[in-house]
Amino acid sequence: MCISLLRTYSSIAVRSIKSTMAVRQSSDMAKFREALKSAKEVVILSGAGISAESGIPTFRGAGGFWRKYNSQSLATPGAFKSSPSLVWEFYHYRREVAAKAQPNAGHIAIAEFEAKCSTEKKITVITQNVDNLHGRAGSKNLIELHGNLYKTRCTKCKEVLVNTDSPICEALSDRGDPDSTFIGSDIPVNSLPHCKKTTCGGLLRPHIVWFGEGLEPAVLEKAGSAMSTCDVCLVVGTSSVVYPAAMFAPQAAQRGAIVAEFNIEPTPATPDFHYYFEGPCGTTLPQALAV
Ligand code: BV8
Ligand code: ZN
Repeated sequence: MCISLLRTYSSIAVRSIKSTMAVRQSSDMAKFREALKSAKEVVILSGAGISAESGIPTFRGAGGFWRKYNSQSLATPGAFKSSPSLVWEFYHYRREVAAKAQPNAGHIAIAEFEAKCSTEKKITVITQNVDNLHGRAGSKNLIELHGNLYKTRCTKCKEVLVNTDSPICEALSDRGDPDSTFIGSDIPVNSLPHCKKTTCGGLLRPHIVWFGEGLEPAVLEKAGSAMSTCDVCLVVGTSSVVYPAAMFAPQAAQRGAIVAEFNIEPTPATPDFHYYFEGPCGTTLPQALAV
């Protein structure tokens, strides 16, 4: 791992000790709005917390479990290799939950800010979320770092397709029960979603970046470029513990960009940022982004 990356990770580790000590008061919203008004390039970097008020459980909150599994343990290539049936049930459940959810006031405030200001500012939304709610809220210049629940990728020919079928295949129709006592039987692999190309027929997987997998280079490049030139960055609803996304905002702050964090509690990255607005982002974002 290159030296600068190690330096960043170690500085984050030190920070997490600092942050448990520092209690941060909410910042001056009027002052932040002044800085936002004169910004030329704005990035909004979001995590699972922005979808919490839409009823979608966050990763590290109580909702971070499905049946007896920690979500993180299912979002890995190893889990899919050992049980594609269990992992497809997990993603089928999340597709159904997200499809029934609605974008909330936080998503909508971001989309409206972009619609109203994109003639005089470059506005980019970079999300770690895969729930498609920013897209459904109307955000246009959207970078989905970790993929999307409604995209599949063929494990054989690598074709990526949008798929909003509910259920994605017949075998999953009555599956995905999140109850921790539920003991499901495995779905035979040939009943799971497969590539429709007659020359292929490979098993499909969610087009999602799992833990231990690299982000798509083109996505990383686009996100890195927006983060390297923005003059204001809003960091919304993320625990800032998942890399490489967790490095983006601290690096922007180190470069001199103005960074404002929107969360219900401080995170290991809070001490690095200029502004911290405590509260549900469905309330704080509309205040910050009203034009
Ligand atoms: C990679 C798709 C290398 C899956 C996701 C040590 C150092 C550096 C790296 C690592 C390390 N140990 C392990 C790693 C690697 C690992 C990592 O970072 N692990 C963490 C856990 C330490 N990273 C990876 O594996 C990444 N890849 O490093 O690859 C490589 C390179 C080249 C080639 C090969 C390999 C890939 C990471 C992507 C994983 N996939 N998502 C899926 O969704 O099923 S990440 C997953 O976590 C989600 O996308 C989620 O968004 C993301 C981050 O979590 P958050 O969004 O922050 O959500 P969380 O629940 O944590 O926090 C919610 C926050 O909201 C909280 O702060 C809460 O207070 C707040 N909140 C709640 N309600 C509200 C609110 N805020 C405001 N308003 C509210 N109402
Ligand atoms: Zn294929």
